[in-house]
Amino acid sequence: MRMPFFFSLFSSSKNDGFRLSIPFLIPFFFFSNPLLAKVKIGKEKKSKYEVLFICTPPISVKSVHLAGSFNLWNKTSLPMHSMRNRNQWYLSLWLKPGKYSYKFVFNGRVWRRDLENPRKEPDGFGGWNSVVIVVGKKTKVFLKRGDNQILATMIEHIPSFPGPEDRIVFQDIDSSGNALLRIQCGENDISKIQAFVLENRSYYPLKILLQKDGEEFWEGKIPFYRDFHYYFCIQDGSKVVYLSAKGVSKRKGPPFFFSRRRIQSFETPRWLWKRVFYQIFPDRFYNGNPAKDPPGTRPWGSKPTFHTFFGGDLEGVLAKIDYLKGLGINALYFNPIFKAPSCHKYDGEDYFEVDPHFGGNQVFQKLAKKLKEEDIPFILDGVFNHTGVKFFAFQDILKNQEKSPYRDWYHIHRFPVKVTMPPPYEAWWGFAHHPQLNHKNPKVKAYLMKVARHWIEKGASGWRLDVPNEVFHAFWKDFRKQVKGVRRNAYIVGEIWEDGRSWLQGDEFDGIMNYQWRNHVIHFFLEGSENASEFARFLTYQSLRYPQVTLTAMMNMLSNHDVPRILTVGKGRIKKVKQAVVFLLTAKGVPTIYYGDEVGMTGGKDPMNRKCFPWNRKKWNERLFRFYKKLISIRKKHLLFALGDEEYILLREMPRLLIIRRSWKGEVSYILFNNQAKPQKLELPLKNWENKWTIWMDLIKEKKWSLVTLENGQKGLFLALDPFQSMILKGMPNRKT
Ligand SMILES: [Ca+2]
Ligand SMILES: [Ca+2]
Repeated sequence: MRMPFFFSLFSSSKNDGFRLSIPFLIPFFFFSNPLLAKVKIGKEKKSKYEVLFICTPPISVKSVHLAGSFNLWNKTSLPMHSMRNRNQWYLSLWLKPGKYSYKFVFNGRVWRRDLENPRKEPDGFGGWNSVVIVVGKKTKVFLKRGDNQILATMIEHIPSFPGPEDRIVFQDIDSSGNALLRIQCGENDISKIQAFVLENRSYYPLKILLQKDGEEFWEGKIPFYRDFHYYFCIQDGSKVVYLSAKGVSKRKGPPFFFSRRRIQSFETPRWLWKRVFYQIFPDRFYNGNPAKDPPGTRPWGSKPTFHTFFGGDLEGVLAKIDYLKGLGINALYFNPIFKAPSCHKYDGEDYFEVDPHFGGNQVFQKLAKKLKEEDIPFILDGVFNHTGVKFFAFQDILKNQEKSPYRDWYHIHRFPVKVTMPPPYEAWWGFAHHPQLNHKNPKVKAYLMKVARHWIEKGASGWRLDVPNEVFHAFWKDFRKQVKGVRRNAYIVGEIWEDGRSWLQGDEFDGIMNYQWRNHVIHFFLEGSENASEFARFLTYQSLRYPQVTLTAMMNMLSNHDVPRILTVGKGRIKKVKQAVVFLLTAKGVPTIYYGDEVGMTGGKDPMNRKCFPWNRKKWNERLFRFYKKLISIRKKHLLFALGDEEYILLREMPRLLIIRRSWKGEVSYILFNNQAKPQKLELPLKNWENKWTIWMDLIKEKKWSLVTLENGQKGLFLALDPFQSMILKGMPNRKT
């Protein structure tokens, strides 16, 4: 959670240009940077930069001063300001480009380094000073490519996987099996980086993937399929240094080690690669058995409230399997189905019983069997953070109060326990009807693990975990062992709205619900508040932040039960929404379609995003439905979209045109998005070896484009895109005529 203060101060790092390289532009990037912890470089004025220092001292600290090389270590001249109601202190200084060391001084006498800033150096007294390096857009005077100088303190490579949570992943393996090695260094400082592999005595080049906040990230793909030793050779002009296990030096030191086993021990389910998920909110999808409707069920299609029942059930899903198959769906995610009083069932009453209104355990078994026959795996929604008040343990507490043997299953503040607001116990977001379980109680843990195993044994292929950030990590580590113990390739995906790295270290989740991805999809495709370059930066950044195996296991979605539907977000602008749909179904990650989006359902926040599916076909947007169907079929036909490498091609003069080149095992596809209300013509140069395809098919319109010679003599395609048109170009195998 950040305070608005930071947003206003650092929202301005956008309008950097990008540079042309022929034939493609290498994307150059700036980001608001979580990597540099709490020291932030902000605005620039008269070649000075605003630098924000933030300190979170222990509660007992009554004053904090900043002291460093910028004020000759005077411990009283720079008092920091405390933020109201928060134990955080801040101070911003205007500093010239350069390197500064500093410490915080607590209560006028205790010197402490900045624990949230990973960059440090010995202070000469056996401790550490924190270091901040001020570089920015105008500081080419300070860092320059080709000036025969290298700022060694900015160079970083952590030879482990996935490495510290606040950093990028420095060692990894891509989906083609190449080793990935990454380096971080000062922006615009270095002209060439190579990795030297000792085993085959070969050099491999690294290239720049991303620039931001004065830092630069380089990546090398090493097609060497065993463990190996390596060091880096880093060059700027005539200056050459080596980065080895001993750090940066003029001489080669002991090499780093790349262990495949360590990285490959983190596996995510491969079956996800071929799947298009469909999310079903059971009460609203289809009513297959009106005899079991809950009391007070409202007519199908009337306006929902938070508490309305519409009678949808699992028999309804059974009845509509043909519809799902016709659409091309081959995996399902169910919102909670266990017995619970509400229509959404996030207030669990019995985790071993499917809600009788949904058909009970019997219909569940029937559905599981049918889905298995149809090869449609499904995952369930696991609400393990809290229960409902009807859950047996909570009922026992209500009945027996202090004497209840279950009193330690929850966090009770005081007796008598009643379901009132505010509740006398911990509850999810303070809602009395969602009492929070005590996961430290071994009995609670054993119970939940049993639930987790049970439904996997009964046929579920995994779990979507509700608010897992409210439960501690050790619980999820054990959860993974238990679930994967029953089914090795079970899919575990967590509801994480922010950066998910700490759950994606290999021992908790396979992926997360990719909300950040969704936000940027909306910024670029629907709102236009981000241009193609900014969007590409985000995507590149995410691929550096998360282990590669998690990228193919991210739950990508445009809508779900917790956010407004995409057509509503897009204000009904169907052409823009269609672009987002193309992106969803061609991007790495598991495409997940929220029930009804495909026929043009609308709706803002809960409960309007949970309306009844309109089975009256007259209410559908047929063209949108056919569009979804086509894109789903394209997705499933080409593994390239699930696994291929991504390269972003950005044209300076066309900031609303995004071109993504995907490549995998000799296959190539160019995906183009003309995200603007005017048509666009462009020359798309191809890589030399891609000229073997003389005809390129746009898989969406099924229109052919022929290879031509471009103005610069290179081979490529001369393309014309309509306003808001998307294209998926694929080289067609040449046939003899
Ligand atoms: Ca340099
Ligand atoms: Ca029903």
